[in-house]
Amino acid sequence: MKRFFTLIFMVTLVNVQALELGARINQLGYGEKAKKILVYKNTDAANVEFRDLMTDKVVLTVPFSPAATWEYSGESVRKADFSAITKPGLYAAYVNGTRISDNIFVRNNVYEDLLKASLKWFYYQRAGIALAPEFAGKWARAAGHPDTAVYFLPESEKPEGWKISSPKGWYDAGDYGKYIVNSGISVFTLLNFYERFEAQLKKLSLNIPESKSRVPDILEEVRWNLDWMLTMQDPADGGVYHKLTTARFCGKVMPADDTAKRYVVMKTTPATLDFAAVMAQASRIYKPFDPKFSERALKAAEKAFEWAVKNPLVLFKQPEGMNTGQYNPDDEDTLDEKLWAATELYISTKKKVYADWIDSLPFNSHVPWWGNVNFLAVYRLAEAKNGFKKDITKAAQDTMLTLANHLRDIADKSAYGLPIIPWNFVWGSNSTIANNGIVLLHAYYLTKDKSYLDAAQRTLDYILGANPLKISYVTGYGNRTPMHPHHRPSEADGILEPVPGMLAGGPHDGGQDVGPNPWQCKEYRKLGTPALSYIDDWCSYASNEVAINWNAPLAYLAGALHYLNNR
Ligand code: G3I
Ligand code: 9MR
Repeated sequence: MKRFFTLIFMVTLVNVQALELGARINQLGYGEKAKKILVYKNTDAANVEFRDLMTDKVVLTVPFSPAATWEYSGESVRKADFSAITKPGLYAAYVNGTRISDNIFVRNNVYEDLLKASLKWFYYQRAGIALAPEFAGKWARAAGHPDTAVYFLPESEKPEGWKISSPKGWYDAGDYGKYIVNSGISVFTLLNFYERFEAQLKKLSLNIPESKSRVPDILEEVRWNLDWMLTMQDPADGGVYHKLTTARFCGKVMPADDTAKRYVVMKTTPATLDFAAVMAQASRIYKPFDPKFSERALKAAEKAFEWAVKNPLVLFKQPEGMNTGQYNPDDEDTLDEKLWAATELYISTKKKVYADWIDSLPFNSHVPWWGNVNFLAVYRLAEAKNGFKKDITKAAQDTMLTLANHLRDIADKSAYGLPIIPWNFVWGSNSTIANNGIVLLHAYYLTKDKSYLDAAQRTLDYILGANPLKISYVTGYGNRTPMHPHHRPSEADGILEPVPGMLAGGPHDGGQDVGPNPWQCKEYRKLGTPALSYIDDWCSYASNEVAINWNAPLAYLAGALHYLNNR
């Protein structure tokens, strides 16, 4: 009889609480003191209720904002601020008695697992090493791409039999190429995260083969790519080769099954300057752990800078017969790379030659991406402790706050409450939005004004589910996540779940992956509403690939918010 009444109760419960889970929220949750915004489709209801799911009691009732249209999706939506909920717990949102949200978690460690997974993903991207089950779990795999015999393309430009050894490094993305330019901003971001949260990251284990060493795991992981980068510098003149790839992208195969010849290509100024910048940065960070490596990195950085001064505008040109990635923006002038490299070298050496270069080069106010790294220098110049001229530091701080204020003000006015600008919806849109978040975090570090932290929170909310598609764009982290990313190991390993902790590129209506060829996508875009132009399909390298310069800002953003939630 008791079971009968229980059944009745359960059925009633479900009937009373009809579900329409249309609310856009951060699917991993919120820190206790974090800004908490729910977005919902336009409704006549005036208020939204939040219930504690443990007690089923209403703990907060708040009014919806007036309806507004989000220009990137065309939706008419309303917002509700539930930041007043600060007690750790499990909640849900209701409108007129109908539940409208997934579970809402509130507690200070909601991003800890994501931080670890987004950093651990770089281990999964290692070239030249077998991933053992004790570190890689079911995504363990054989080694691929030893890269101990790498040739030059075009082969005609080198003597018969010319080759170099260029092992280790991270695969760039869903492909198996290794690219210096994309390594630059990716390595900077991870090392800059370490510089900002050193005490915490010294204690963070990623369960990688080097976890038992005295070197922090994040530094051990980045070292795998730094060691490779060093092999890409020509010892004769200091120039740095632009990339290391096969001539053409391979099929959907595991690393060990991609055995085609691999090549380095021409040295370029952007690659050489990006190399110089990260090697100067690394020389400072690794000095306490490996003085010899630190000295080698600084020497390599200075030699690279000298090559770039002599070769100020050597831009990448894809060799005949090669179709792999280019990392060569249309408007490349190499001034941004030169300012960034001079900035890092000045901090490491305090030499006047670098100060003079800094005096001569302009700032710009563009969120950093692989094609414009100027803002990475602005971050440095804005830090008084780095010892730049006071007027330069002030100018850099003003530049940084001007951009941060622009992003924050857009969030305040936006229908979704998001600091998103039109430029964001390019190939790799999620990473540009994560970098918006990092700009806002730097403004918070400088001013301690919580409004910047609140705006940064909104960029992570967007990535983790507070978006028109209600998808958390990180594999394995959220209620609805990418299952078919453009990532060769995930596609070829025969395992249902993709490698975890990867950030999908995100919506963008460039349509570079749309077309009639068998490998291309059928039309999936909603032209004019870029925030809807995403498809969870292998075919979509323009919206659903993964990349090291996308996961690095994700790790930084999730990690910074985690540590700031727990300070
Ligand atoms: O910067 C301009 C911007 O000013 C303009 O408004 C916008 C729209 O036209 O275009 C922007 O340039 C775009 C650039 O990305 C920066 O966002 C280019 O159109 C676009 O083609 C370029 O796409 C790059 C793509 O390779 C094709 O070159 C992506 O950034 C880059 O992440 C991607 O990188 C690939 C590697 O080549 C190979 N490995 C996988 C990796 C990820 O897909
Ligand atoms: O897998 C490649 C991905 O990493 C690149 O971002 C993309 C654009 O350059 O190209 C992908 O490779 C495709 C190639 O360009 C055309 N043949 C099919 C390949 C797999 O989709």
